[in-house]
Amino acid sequence: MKKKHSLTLLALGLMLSLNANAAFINGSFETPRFTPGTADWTLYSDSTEGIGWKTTATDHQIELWSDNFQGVAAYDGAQFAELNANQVSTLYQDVAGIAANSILDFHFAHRGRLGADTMQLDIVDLGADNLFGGGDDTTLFSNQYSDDNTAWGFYTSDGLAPIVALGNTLRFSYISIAAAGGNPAVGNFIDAADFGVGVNDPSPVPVPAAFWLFGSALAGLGVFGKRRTA
Ligand SMILES: [Ca+2]
Ligand SMILES: [Ca+2]
Ligand SMILES: [Ca+2]
Repeated sequence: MKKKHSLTLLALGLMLSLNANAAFINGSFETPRFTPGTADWTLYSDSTEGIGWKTTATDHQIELWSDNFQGVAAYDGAQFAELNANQVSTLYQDVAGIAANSILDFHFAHRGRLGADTMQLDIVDLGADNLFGGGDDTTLFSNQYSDDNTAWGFYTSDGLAPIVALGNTLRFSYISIAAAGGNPAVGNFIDAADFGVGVNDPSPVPVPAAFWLFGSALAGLGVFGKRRTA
C-alpha cells in the first residue's frame, strides 16, 4: 500500500512538472468543449481550468464559438474564439522555459466576423522580472493581420526573419485592433494557434500520442484507482 502511494505521488509529481513545462496550450480553443454537435457560443472566465488563455478584458470573459455557429466553420477542430468577447481585448499566454537563442515559430488562423477585422500578434520577452512591464520588456515580433468574413487567413513564421528568444518568459498576444461594425463585442475570430520552438516543423512529435502514452503509464501505476467489484 505504502509503495503504491509513493508511486502515485511520483506520478502526480511528474504530471505537475509536465504542466509547468507545458508551454502553449489550447491553441485551437477546443477546451472546454461545450454542446458537442450543436452550433452555439458561450463565455468562459479566463480562470477556467484548462482554457490556457488570459484576456485583458476587465470582465475576464473569453468567447468561444462552435463549428458552424452563424455559418462560420471552425478553421481547425470543433471550436474557435472571438477576440472581442464583450470588449475590445487581447488574448495572451505566457510561455516559460524557452532557452535564449532558440528560434521561435508560430502559426494561427484569423477571420473577420462582419467584414474586414484587424488583429496584431505581439511576441514579447518579459525581461529578467518575467512579468509584463517593469521597463525590461523586449518586443521580438509585432505584425498586424486583416481578414474579411469570407475566409480564414492562415499565417506562420515560415519565411520571416528569425524570431530569437532571449531566455526569459515570453508573452504571445493576439490584440484586437479594429473590427467591422464598430461594436466592441464583435470581431476578430482566431483558431489553430501554436507557438514555440519547432511548431511548424514538418514532422513534430504528436503531443496527443505522448500524452496517451503518459496516461497509459499512469493507469499502469494505478493513479486512476481501481473499481472493485463485489
Ligand atoms: Ca479550433
Ligand atoms: Ca463577442
Ligand atoms: Ca518585465
